[in-house]
Amino acid sequence: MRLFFVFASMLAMNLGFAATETDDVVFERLKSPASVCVMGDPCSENIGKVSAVNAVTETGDGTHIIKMLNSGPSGTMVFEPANLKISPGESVTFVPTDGGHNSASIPGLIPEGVEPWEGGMSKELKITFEKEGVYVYQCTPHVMMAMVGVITVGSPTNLEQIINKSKDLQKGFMMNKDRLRGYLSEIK
Ligand SMILES: [Cu+2]
Repeated sequence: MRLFFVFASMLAMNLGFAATETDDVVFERLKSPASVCVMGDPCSENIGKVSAVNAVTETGDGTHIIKMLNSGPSGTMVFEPANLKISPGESVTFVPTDGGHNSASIPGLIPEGVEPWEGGMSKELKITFEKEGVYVYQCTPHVMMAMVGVITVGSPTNLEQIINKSKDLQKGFMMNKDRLRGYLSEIK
């Protein structure tokens, strides 16, 4: 166990986490069990590596790619891009560039009457969006770290409801507390 923590902090440094002590502690506590490996175990070899196996390129047929990342330009535990605008009828493929993440719609934070989705851990998932509006989704194991994303399909017809209904969710964030508020404030 001790070895793991030493290794995890080395990993954290390698990934360049903005290391306030509190965030570090929270990060260790919230880390997905799926990514817990002890040094010496075979799985530890995969920690921190970006998998090329699941890389998907833009297909040019109205499919958008959102990467699920441990660390990206906009922070740790992020969807990239996290704020995506598409047209009705277009698709999004969530790609597990880093393992241990998923994409799941959040109840009450998608347009009314739309089928919810929940992707498997470290699994690629393609969703086609027909109904206009704002959709907020999460990575289930990292939602407390504000690993959430927003897709706007056509006009953001339900933006005001989403802003109001997402307040409780945002109160639960222990890191990146302003992230979702920032995403929503960028939507036009
Ligand atoms: Cu995640």
